[in-house]
Amino acid sequence: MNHQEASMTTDAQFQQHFDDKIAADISIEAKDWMPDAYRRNLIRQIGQHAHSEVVGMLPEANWLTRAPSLRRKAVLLAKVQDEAGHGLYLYSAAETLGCTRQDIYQKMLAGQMKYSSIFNYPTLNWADIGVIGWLVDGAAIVNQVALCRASYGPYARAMVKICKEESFHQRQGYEAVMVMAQGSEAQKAMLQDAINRFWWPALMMFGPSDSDSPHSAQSMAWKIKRHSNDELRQKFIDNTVPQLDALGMTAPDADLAWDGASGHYRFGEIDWAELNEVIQGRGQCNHERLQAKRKAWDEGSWVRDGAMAHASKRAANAA
Ligand code: FAQ
Repeated sequence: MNHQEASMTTDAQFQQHFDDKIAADISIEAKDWMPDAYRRNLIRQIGQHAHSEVVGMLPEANWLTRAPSLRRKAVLLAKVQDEAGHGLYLYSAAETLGCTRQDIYQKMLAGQMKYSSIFNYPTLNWADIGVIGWLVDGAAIVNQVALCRASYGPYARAMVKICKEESFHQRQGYEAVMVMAQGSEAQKAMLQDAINRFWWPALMMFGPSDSDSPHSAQSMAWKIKRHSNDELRQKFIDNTVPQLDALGMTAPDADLAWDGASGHYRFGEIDWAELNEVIQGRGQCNHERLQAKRKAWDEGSWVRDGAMAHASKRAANAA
């Protein structure tokens, strides 16, 4: 057997071992052999997910100084801090795949890596904050509970911790909208307006429809994704419409109706052109969000420099 044949046999054996683990639902760990495409796909998805968490802090932080009570402010502050923590767990999970946090973060700042479309919509009133907790975190949980069983161990384990916190986020959001739904006519109108603006963008969080999703088939074969974009979107709608009814609110979708035959809610056509525009960087707040993150990066340089100087000094002392 020549050298080339030997290395091909080895690669085939590695691949077989990987395939067997995926088939048997055994986690792939950082030091395990994995196909390059699996590694690249994970860095892409986990990186995008991490960026979403940290960009997602911005629309909510916009209301920290204007929360209607000390209790609401404390809850919102805790939530925004949790999102920073989620970003850290996810950047750490991505780093186990061999990328650096700095590299993928810079790619996000340069517009070369994506973050969730939902964070490119403005938060115009206090009801938006309740609706983000209820709908946006609600959608995130539906997606992320499935990711707790992702085949890559460090990602799956990060998701378990994140889901526990997202669950608190969703509940605080629903509690906030419940209070508004039982409030004055002005509060009810404000809530309905927030639902009208966030309903469709929340459905878009699940990504393009299955027929237009280039990564889904392979990601599902690798068991990174356990359900398709459309399956998760439907699950979210089925979970959420009864909550909407309980609030006495409506969705801005004339086609939304229970379908007894399928056991699911039917819903109207999503504006895929809008999702594409937002994903391509032309949403309402894309520019503002990236500018805010670039500014924070520049203004934080003295902290990074100080931390690096401290680390170098400790290393020199230890040598
Ligand atoms: N926005 O082939 P697919 C949160 C991109 S929750 C932007 O279907 P895939 C909690 C996609 O990346 C939000 N881009 O891709 C929170 C790909 O682009 P690429 C974050 C989108 O990966 C709450 C292309 O389109 N959650 O942060 C979107 O199989 C409140 C083709 O799409 C996650 O990231 C979109 N909506 O499925 C935080 C969950 N949809 O890379 C703060 C983990 C698609 O080829 C406050 N991610 N794209 O250039 C996932 O589950 C998946 O990545 C999907 C997309 C489902 C998002």
